[in-house]
Amino acid sequence: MTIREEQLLLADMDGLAARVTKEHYDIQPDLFERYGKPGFEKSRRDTVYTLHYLAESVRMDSPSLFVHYIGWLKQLLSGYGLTDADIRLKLELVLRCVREARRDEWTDRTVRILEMGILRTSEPAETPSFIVEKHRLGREARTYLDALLRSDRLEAYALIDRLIERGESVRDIYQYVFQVSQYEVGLLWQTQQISVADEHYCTAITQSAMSRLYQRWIGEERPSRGGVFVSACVGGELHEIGLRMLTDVFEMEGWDTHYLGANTDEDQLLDEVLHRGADIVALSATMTFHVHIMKKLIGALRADERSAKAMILVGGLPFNVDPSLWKRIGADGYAPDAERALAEADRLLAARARGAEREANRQEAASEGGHELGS
Ligand code: B12
Repeated sequence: MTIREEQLLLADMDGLAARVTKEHYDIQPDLFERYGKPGFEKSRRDTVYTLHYLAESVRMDSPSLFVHYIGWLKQLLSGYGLTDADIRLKLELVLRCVREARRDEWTDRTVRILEMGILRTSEPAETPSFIVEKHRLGREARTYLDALLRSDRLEAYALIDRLIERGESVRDIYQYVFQVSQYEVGLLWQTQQISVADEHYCTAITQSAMSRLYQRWIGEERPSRGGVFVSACVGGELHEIGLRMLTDVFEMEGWDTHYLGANTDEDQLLDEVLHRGADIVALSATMTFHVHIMKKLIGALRADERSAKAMILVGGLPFNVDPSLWKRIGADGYAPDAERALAEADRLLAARARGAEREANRQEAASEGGHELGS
């Protein structure tokens, strides 16, 4: 982060959150009666969380990240009996604090993004179900998720086995059954229809269902595509199933893949990129407040001339929310899912090859010119 960014009022998130929460409870003392001291503490922590989203949105100059978060928050908090007016009041208090602070380019941007977030509080927030029966494998995704929600993992495995026996590809099962049902599990958790424990159970079974499928495809003869693919979730990021699916799909397509998983630190990644001679480095972030870590990581990869030639592909929820975000963090490309990432990786390698050819021609022309001058 630059010094100017550090100067941002949001640098003292804890202090700001405590002040805003106190002012909120002073205005609405009934909140204390309704939720007591633990409620106050939870509200303060939620405010810190909101400020993290706001800060990332400001750093990345991406209002849609914050606006999307407010839509998500509305849906989450309505399950706890909090209203749009409660969220709006909290944001207005933050806005007031930001306005009181010294004005500069960052405060102007913060104000603009906060105002957009406040507008979002009065729009509808319902996310439709991710499982649509008329979509490809939609009915099967519903049956699979129902089995998970009944804690019937044997039935869930049996359903996947039946899909394989009838000729469905592992890749389609990943995308249309596992990915979709994981998104639905998230929505059910967010709207308090299932507990955290239920979400963990469903996720664990899906991970084991993916592992059960390895024996069906791993080690199969497939044409070597010659590309080396290193993939990692950036520091702090625990959502690794999407990255694992992506890596598996590249492996199925004949890439030489190296999956580093969740929460990878910068040095480990750099070592692996150099050691493997990566053509593509795939970085994943799901939590918006990890995007600046990814930006820093990309800077470090570019700064080291030994890794500078690797093409950097990024993805995950914030990139799906703001489809031009990848450009602002210095990546070479982005894709919203594993299938489309394959085409994007091909495009990047072709562009790199063309660049190398142009450079070789330029050097050749320069050396020929040099001979003429010298002769
Ligand atoms: C499982 C899960 C978890 C698990 C993850 C376990 C694991 N081993 O991965 C655990 C319990 C750890 C977890 C924790 C949290 N989670 Co969570 N989690 C989920 C859930 C339900 C499913 C994630 C998943 O498996 N998705 C399926 C995969 C296949 O999809 P995907 O990640 O999008 O990946 C695809 C594409 O995005 C793309 N892609 C992904 N990466 C890359 C990279 C490249 C290079 C490319 C090209 C493409 C690409 O390709 C992938 C395959 O097609 C999601 C719901 C959701 N909508 O995703 C919530 C969700 C992401 N979690 C959420 C939250 C809030 C949290 C916590 C903050 C909860 C808490 N209070 O602690 C923490 C944060 C942890 C952290 N620091 O990272 C929220 C985020 C909301 C928001 N606005 O940001 C979500 C959306 C749930 C919700 N609906 O509210 N979570």
